[in-house]
Amino acid sequence: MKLSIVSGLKESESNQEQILKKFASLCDFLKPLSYDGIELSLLEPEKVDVKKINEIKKSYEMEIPALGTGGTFIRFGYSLGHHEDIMRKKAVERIEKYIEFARETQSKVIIGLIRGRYNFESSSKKEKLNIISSLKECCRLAEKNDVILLFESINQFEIDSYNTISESVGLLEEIGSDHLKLLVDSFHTYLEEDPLYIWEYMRDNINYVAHLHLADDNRRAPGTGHFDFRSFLNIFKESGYTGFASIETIMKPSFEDVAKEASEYLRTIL
Ligand code: LER
Ligand code: MN
Repeated sequence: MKLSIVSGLKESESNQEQILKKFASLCDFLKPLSYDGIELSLLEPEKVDVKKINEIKKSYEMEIPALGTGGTFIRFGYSLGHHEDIMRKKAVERIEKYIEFARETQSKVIIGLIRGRYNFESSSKKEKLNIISSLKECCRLAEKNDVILLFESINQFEIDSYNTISESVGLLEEIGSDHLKLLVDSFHTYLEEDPLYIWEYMRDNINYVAHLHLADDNRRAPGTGHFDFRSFLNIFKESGYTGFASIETIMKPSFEDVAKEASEYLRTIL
């Protein structure tokens, strides 16, 4: 299993030179800590010189396993489940930009917080229907560009639907695209799943899983809380999963500390 960590590039507020410098310094710092990749959480991927990013990535033998898209909802308010057509259209247009970037960097594109949250003008049922129709459009774009989309189950305190892995698997079956896979996040698993059944359920549905997020139950570096990473990661290891596990935590006391601590702890398990 390969290890990565989430970071942004501040592309919305930086010039090209600063963006590339930031990416190179991330590679420079993470490579000696035995990271295999950096998951990029971007807001405007079209502002990043993807050719130059690829050159830096190649020179460090690093990968960009996935692109985070949640900023689209948090900063712009566009979402796949929005009750207004125009806002859903904008969200799909943004996903297209991520897909184009991902096609060049051999990354996958995350469908997480970009699903949005519904307000009083909508309902859970309407939101789900909107998510399904937007997601079908995203899948068409993903298939055209041969990029994998990663659907992430997210806990109920952050998002209103598809909070559990089984709900998400149901959606994947309904959509039926071989370009739509599952992202399992240990933190959301801890909050949402029944520990009596989840390990076996995950083992049975392992073929859907194409990416992992790792955070402990306190959402800090793995090893600092009580989540059973050994059982969790062993399911994937024993099933021959060779994809990425990506550290996605509160970066406290600092990104550097989390990166060091997480890598040290996880290398004893991975
Ligand atoms: C949000 O809680 C999360 O886990 C992110 O990966 C969503 O994109
Ligand atoms: Mn996550």
